[in-house]
Amino acid sequence: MKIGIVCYPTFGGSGVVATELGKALADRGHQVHFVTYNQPARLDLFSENLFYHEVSVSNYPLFDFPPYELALASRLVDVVRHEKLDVLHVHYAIPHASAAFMAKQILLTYGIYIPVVTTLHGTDITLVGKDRTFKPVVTFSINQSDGVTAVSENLRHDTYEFFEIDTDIKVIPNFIDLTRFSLKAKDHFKKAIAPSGEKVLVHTSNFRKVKRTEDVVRIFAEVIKKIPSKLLMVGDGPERSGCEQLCRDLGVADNVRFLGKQDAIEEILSVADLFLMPSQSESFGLAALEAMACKVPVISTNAGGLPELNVDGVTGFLKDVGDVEGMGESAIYILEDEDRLNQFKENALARAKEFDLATILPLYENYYLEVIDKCKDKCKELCTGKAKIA
Ligand code: GMT
Repeated sequence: MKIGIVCYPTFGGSGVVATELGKALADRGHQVHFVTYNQPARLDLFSENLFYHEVSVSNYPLFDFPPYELALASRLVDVVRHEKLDVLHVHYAIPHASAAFMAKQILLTYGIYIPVVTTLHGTDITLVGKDRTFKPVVTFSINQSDGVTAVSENLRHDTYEFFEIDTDIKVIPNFIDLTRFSLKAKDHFKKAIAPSGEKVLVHTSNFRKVKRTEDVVRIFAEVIKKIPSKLLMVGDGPERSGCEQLCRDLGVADNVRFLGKQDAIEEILSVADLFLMPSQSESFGLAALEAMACKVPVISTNAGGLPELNVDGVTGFLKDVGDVEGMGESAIYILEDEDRLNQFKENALARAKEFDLATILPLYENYYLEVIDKCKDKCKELCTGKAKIA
């Protein structure tokens, strides 16, 4: 197949999923075309089947708000026509699904019907989508997609709850490439982080409010009272400086390191004993899955789709949002007994294996084929008489 992928080319979960999916599809022999404003962060490999088309928006002084969506729609028209794509897969509803709809309409005038698959990732529905400003566009563009997937049952449920959706939504969970995440811990790195054999706790995120990063620090402040430990804070974003201040206020700053954005997250996770994810909402929790793939148990909230990944009392623990004390107690319970910790580690890896790329990739491939098949007569129906340019 020839597949076009649109995503946010950043370190955000949706961009990571889209990029890893594209790379895996290319490995399977599909031709994959990324259409984004920057080369996706993890698109670092050369493959004869991978292509990248940049969307550039002119910043003419008249434009207080450069029209990215229009530039994207135009680029999509171009790429679909000239690369003869079979399907467009857009990740994140805003503005990708609406830009894809616009491109689809324009392509009809060229006698082309391009099937569009939209994947909902979470904040496009739970935060942005609920903003009334975007509601009509999000509703419309989901309903106009030829296929829609969500990364968890919970997100599927929320989408039906918040929007008037009259189309089927298929759940295809996030996945993990276990070969990349099964690294052996580097002794020198572990020594540098925890020189006296302290336990290592890790949090990774984009430090937005929804991640409740201050709760991470507060949980750690509870843990360190009982267990000699270190905290690694990976990523960057608006909440970071507040967290740094909180570390000083709580007197734990010497045991916390802010590492900023990191590419080789698997190397950091390979020395970790526990992962903290106290999010306000989380449609799936890809960062937690990455931790589990590195044999790291997870203390999380029970928000959103997290219970579909983290199994309470088996791969970690789940507590109510804001229950810092409960999360601290659970963390201590896991860390205070070496045998128990090892059992949780084994369980975390076993659970991560259920989301192996090899299992999830065919779900996307089969879904593309299903959607393409469903659309095959639409061109005859909609393009006839409209094609200006064959
Ligand atoms: O978590 C974020 O803030 C980034 C966001 C994104 O769209 O890039 O992540 C969302 O998509 C990920 C991949 O599907 C999910 O694993 C995350 O749970 C989800 N984040 C939220 O729902 C807050």
